Amino acid sequence: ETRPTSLVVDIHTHVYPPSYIALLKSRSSIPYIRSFPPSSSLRLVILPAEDTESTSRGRPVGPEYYDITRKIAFMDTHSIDISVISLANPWLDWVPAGEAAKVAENINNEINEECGKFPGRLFAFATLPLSGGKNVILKEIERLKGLIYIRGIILGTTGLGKGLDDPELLPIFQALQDEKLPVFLHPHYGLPSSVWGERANDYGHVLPLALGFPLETTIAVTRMILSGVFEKVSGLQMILAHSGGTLPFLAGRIESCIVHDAHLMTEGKLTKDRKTIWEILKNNIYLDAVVYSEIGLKAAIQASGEDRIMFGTDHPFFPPLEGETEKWASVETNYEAIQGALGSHNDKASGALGENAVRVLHLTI
Ligand code: 5CU
Repeated sequence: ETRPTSLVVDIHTHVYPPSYIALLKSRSSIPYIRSFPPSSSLRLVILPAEDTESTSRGRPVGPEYYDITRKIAFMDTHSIDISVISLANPWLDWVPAGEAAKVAENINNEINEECGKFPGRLFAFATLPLSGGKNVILKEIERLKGLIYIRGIILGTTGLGKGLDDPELLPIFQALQDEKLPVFLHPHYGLPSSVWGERANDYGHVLPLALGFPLETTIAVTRMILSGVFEKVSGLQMILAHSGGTLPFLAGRIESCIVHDAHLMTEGKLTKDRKTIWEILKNNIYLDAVVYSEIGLKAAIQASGEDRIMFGTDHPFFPPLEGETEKWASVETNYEAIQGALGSHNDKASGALGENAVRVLHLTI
């Protein structure tokens, strides 16, 4: 039995609010929702690699994706006291520029209102109108002050279209730092489909989800580090999905490649002011515990410290395949990893299970 007795906070848990579902149903290219005759059941197709003629085309989509009472029921079943909900991928990345401001305002208001239906149990990460451009984004960040349940923002890896090492993003990172809004960084695009080879369709969603997602996150953060974001916006706080992808495991290699790079040396980028990846991991980065194994979680804990780890579930993704079971194996595996890596009924486990999130995200009303 892996049931914790301490407070449990799920910081990696998604929703598609009803208005977003309506938008997806009106579309025919990814992201979209539709049925594929002869079946009449609706499928959610979001990933670039999954929009192919096969049984891996999308996933079944039901009320667990949009009905907030289903989130609460899931929390009760899995002993989760508080959830910090976020819009799931691909957020508003695809919204036409002229509509981005209004759509973001509506979605963020809607998510804030959903939290208000269960005061104290739900908080949220907001979504930015990235396609709207810098001024629209800055205006939405400013407006978020008025939404009482918002505790940060969820961000994909494309930024304004050129990745997160784009200097145009610096004023946005600065505004997020100034407003004390941590960035929950989450993957969506994976790697180019060509890397999965000719038989990719035979393997369902395994390659893009197990490898594409974590590598996308690792690459995005490494580019931020290389471009000096964490020196220029030194208080920026990032929470990385899936325990940082492969960042904790690869940090040593990344750091070694940096200090041995002749080009960086010639460009004067290896000065004493440079923050090492280890300093960034311990000062700017939090890692969720959505890694499904004690080994991965131990690497995350060693990289960032046990006071920077936060439990998550990825609900409503990864449901049991064989119909409803009371508890989801995907959730239990993450509980077991925390217990294995940090024990139970002690301060370290309590931190990872919930207290770190309460402290960092100010989860009180
Ligand atoms: O199963 C999936 O495709 C996903 C996804 O798209 N996003 C996510 O957060 N987890 C799983």
